[in-house]
Amino acid sequence: MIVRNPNIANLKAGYLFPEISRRCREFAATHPSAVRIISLGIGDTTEPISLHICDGLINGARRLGSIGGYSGYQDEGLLELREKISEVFYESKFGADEIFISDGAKCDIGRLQMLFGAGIEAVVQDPSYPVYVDGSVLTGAAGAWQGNGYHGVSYLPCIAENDYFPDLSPIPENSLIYFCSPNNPTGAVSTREQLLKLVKTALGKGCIIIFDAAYSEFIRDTSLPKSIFEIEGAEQCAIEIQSFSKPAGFTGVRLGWSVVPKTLKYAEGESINADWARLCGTIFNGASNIAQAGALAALDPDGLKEMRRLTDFYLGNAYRIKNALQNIGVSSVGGGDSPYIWAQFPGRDSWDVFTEILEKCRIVTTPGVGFGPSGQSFIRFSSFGRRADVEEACMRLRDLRN
Ligand code: PL4
Repeated sequence: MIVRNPNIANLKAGYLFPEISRRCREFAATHPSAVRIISLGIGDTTEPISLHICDGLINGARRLGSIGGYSGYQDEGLLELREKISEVFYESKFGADEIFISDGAKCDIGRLQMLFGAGIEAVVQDPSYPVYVDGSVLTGAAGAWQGNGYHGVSYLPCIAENDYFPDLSPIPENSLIYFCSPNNPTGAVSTREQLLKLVKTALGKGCIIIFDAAYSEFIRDTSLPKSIFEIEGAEQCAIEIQSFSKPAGFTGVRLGWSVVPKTLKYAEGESINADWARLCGTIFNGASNIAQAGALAALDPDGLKEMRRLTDFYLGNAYRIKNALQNIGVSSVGGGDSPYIWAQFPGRDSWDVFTEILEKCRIVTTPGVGFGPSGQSFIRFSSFGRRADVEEACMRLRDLRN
């Protein structure tokens, strides 16, 4: 008989988001009520894809139905889309062969973990998107659970006392640093100075940064960087992953990209870009042609306006949730340049607060500790929701005072 992969056995529990869904189903089954449960938990988009971008998808599908418009495998992505991404997001400083179209940021994280393999030490912001750590456990880069974290992972606390930007001094040499800004879950957006410190640290210690910019389109403060490649030196030490999921409503359509500069090298001088092309060419057959047609529409002037309107809408939800929390005396950060609000319940256990909000308000949230040890006593509120649901949820939050 085949034996179980020991890396899978090292995972301490189920993946956070299915676990939340499971607890909600269990709650609904044991607490029948006419009052509907509202989800401000998983960060999944709710608004329909806007007209122009939707037309892009439809036209992409229609083209596949004609001899002249038909296309098959597009392993590394449509050339036109890769060039457009470079132009719109990176002032055309990257060649098309430095941009890889993917089926989303999460999938790219998994493939990058395969690229760097088991022999690398992982560094994460604590709290952070659980895929960075769980995926590292799956590839063997991280080991067994040790009570307050996984063996081989360096957790960098991002807490109120450091304004949610970590002390970088514990970063080990030659490690892989996962860094997300705007951050999921804290909503903190790193400043130019902070990212410069991060890049300098990575260069000084021989590290590679995997910069997750999935929420960059929510940044409204123009002084804040949207890409790690706005920072000098990043082309020698960073990979950026990005996504159409949130700004275009593509969580189900699936489309993202990675930027792997040709200037990025391993210790012996070999090209990381060449290895990434080799790995993606081997285990990934490219993103959907239809999704790519939608993305091209999203990046023309009308599409960019639609993405702005959509992100404005969710930021409007965030504003309402933040106010509602403030009105009941709960302090929170985030929400201004990010779709997540990070609310503090001092001295409380995150899962207990999650249960209390579910029981008293019939609202699903995400317990902060699910994102890492420093998330204890926090709750993440997602602003992805229908406006009427968010307004109803804001009213119901008053019941937390009782
Ligand atoms: C639930 C920092 C959400 N089933 O859609 P993708 O793959 O392009 O992007 C996923 C992603 C990448 N990077 C960050 C993210 O926060 C996300 C999406 N996170 C959340 O609620 O935290 C959706 C989670 C989904 C999942 O497991 O990713």
